[in-house]
Amino acid sequence: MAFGRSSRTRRPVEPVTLKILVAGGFGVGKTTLVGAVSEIRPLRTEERLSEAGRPVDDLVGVEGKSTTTVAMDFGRITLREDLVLYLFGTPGQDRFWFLWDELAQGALGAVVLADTRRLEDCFAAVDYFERRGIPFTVAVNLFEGAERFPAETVRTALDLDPEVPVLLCDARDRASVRDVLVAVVEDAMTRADASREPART
Ligand SMILES: Nc1nc2c(ncn2[C@@H]2O[C@H](COP(=O)(O)OP(=O)(O)O)[C@@H](O)[C@H]2O)c(=O)[nH]1
Ligand SMILES: [Mg+2]
Repeated sequence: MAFGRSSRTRRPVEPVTLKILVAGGFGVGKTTLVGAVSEIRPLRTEERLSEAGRPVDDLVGVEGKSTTTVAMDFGRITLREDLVLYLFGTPGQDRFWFLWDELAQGALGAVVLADTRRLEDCFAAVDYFERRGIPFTVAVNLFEGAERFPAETVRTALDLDPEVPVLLCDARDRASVRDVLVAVVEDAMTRADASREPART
């Protein structure tokens, strides 16, 4: 009766692929984050900041940044053998907002990267995901020299709902970014489960 079972159970698993957006203001570390974890060479379209772009791209607090992503960052990370994430970095500049609705199609959840020196830069992303009901996790990218605030202080400043996860991270660090992505997936799954729960009377 039990014969022949092992060949069935050993079949390689077809991984589930999930789409995660990476949003946040200009220069907050989106390209860095995708590059830190991606198993494929990140596809990105960087362009030197042109003179024409200068009045639009506010460079205060963005150290040594001479390129800007004009299209998007794209990367892939295998969280488990049966779970693969595709990462899409949203363009940070307002003039590329028309791409957001396309990118948001089919996304499980999002990371909103924040820099405590320019917290207001992520308001637009927070508003966007709140309005669309896309689960998001706020990840504070810890830059040297930036004052460190507890996650709860950031939550209050951004006026986030209590269920929105807020984490501190280093966008350059693979393990740190992985932790953030695991949080995004767990949060999105928890919410999906909760919404499937039958209504009680
Ligand atoms: N010190 C420090 N620098 C970072 C960190 N994350 C990104 N950077 C730098 O900040 C600049 C902007 O990052 P980038 O990923 O291009 O930002 P993006 O516009 O959101 O894609 C780059 O020069 C990065 O090397 C970080 O966690 N710490
Ligand atoms: Mg970028």
